[in-house]
Amino acid sequence: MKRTYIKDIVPETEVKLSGWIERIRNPKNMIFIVLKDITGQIQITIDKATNPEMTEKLSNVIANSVITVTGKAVLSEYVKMGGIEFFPTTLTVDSIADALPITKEASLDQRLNHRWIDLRDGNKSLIFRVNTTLEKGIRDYMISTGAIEIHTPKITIQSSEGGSEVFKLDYFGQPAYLTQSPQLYKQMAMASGFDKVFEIGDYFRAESSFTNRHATEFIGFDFEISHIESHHDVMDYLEGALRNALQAVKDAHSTELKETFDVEIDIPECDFPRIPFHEALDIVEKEYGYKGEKVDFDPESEKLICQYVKEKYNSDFVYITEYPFEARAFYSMKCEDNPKLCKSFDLLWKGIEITSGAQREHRYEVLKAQIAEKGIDPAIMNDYLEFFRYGCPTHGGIGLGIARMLAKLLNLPTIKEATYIFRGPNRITP
Ligand code: AMO
Repeated sequence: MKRTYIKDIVPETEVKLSGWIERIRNPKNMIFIVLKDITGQIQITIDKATNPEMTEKLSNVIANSVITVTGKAVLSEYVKMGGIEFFPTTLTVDSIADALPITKEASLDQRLNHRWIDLRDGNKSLIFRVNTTLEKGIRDYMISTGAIEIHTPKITIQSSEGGSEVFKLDYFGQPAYLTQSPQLYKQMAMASGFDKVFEIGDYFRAESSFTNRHATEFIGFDFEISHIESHHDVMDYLEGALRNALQAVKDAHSTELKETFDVEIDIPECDFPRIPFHEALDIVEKEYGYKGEKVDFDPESEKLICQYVKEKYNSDFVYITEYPFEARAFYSMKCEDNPKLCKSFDLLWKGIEITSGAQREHRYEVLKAQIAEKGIDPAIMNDYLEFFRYGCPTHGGIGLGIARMLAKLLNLPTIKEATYIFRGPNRITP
């Protein structure tokens, strides 16, 4: 017999159920079990006198064990749980659990040590069902606009974002790195004439950051599009994808998100405001008396500018545009009217950066000069530079940290909760 989900049970119909024992009570004459699967819970009742074999099988079974039962559910006015009660005719113990090593009161670190048990808890699977819908909403939008999904290699010989934040590895005696982002290879797709590409995949960053927003391995959503006039075309495209993704989450999960996390999904009504970096710095200083860094945005400035935009435009999103070239990667295209600035942007949402993007420099000679200007050894970038020698359209794109977005979406305090298995400087297990 095929297994039936608890939510699909029809009373008085013979079914087979498999799931976890949420609770078990074993008084004198009866055994009461609350059985749980991914769809719900049901009470199982066993009369010991008429079921000695089942009683024996359950004698040393505790909560969290896994069982399979066949039988019928009947309507019962005494049972609160869905008003039905299940009377099994057969019972198999699939797995006997030991007592759990963590309780509901365990610290985040203890929970992460036993992540598989932590994830069993009540609503945790909802986080990842929402993630599935969020990524589907993004993917559907990309595909509906003709983008091609690519999978770039994660082993590389050059670093895409510069700096020392790369994991080095020994590739058959040759030094290699884990990719910091798909940046260089998604740009290659533009040189291949793919026009629009996207990827949802791994980023690796050897960043020794202990914050609620940094991981050493995380999933990013990236796209790259060709024949653009400026970084504004990139921002427009991202906006479309995010609206679609938020709408998909709203359509699929509003009720359970309200019940479980007290979260309502807002689909932005206005266009995402776009504020040039220097203007944003001035606003933060003038409105809140806060003097941020002069070349990049620090977390406090991000929080304050989001507060300002929420009050002034009632928007949770804001693009900060035209950052100093000094603060951005070598591949960003400089502004024609001020080469100290570049056609780059960040998207902030509810106080934190969730996306970086830019129009890229696609002109071989200019790009080569920018690589030198950043002090990067041009020899290492030779393979990458070749992409731009044989014809390459104007292009730009973005990278978005999925866990950052999910954590904000669900009001989770840290991306550790929004990541299936978190990797940080002092966490490489389980
Ligand atoms: P950037 O380095 O800003 O840009 O990364 C893109 C986005 O990835 C997320 N992110 C992180 N999430 C968790 N832990 C981290 N350590 C971490 N670092 C970054 C953020 C960030 O906005 N190639 C460019 C993107 C592009 O221009 O296309 C890039 O990697 O949400």
